[in-house]
Amino acid sequence: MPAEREAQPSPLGLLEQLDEPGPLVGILVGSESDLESMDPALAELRERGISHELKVLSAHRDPRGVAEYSSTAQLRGVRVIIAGAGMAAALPGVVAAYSDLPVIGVPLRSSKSVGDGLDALLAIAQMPPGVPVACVSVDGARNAAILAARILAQGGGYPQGPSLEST
Ligand code: RP5
Repeated sequence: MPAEREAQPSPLGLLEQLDEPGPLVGILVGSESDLESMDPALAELRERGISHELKVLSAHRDPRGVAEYSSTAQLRGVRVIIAGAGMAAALPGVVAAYSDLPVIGVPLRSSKSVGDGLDALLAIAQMPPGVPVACVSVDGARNAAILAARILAQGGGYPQGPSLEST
């Protein structure tokens, strides 16, 4: 089993982890069958030396698990979440509903996809106002990792100031 994959922490285990520096990038997939499609993201993060973790959590089959992960990730030090899912790909949106972290959705293609992944692409991209999810291309796991690296490269916060909007 790859080092990135761990069992889900219990609430007590989670408290213990708060003392340790957590991974910067959390990668979630909706199913074991999605794992291979996310390999390019893992490779990219590994190559850049960016700490990460990988978990299988389904928005439909384990909504409580997704809620727990998403609402505690920031406390553990995670700064960006990449979520890959196929078909009715609710996972990135549900993560974004429970977390203020930037969420990058990766629409995944599978043998059961409609339109070669168009189903997941629309499910991820068509989020309602107020719950943003960045969406890369179908099977765009590598780009998701590069985008996560670019987000991490920015300093924390941003200065408040007037906008320069010319008409
Ligand atoms: C989605 O349904 C998963 O992300 C996966 O891409 C798809 C099929 O899941 P399995 O039936 O292979 O578990 O939720």
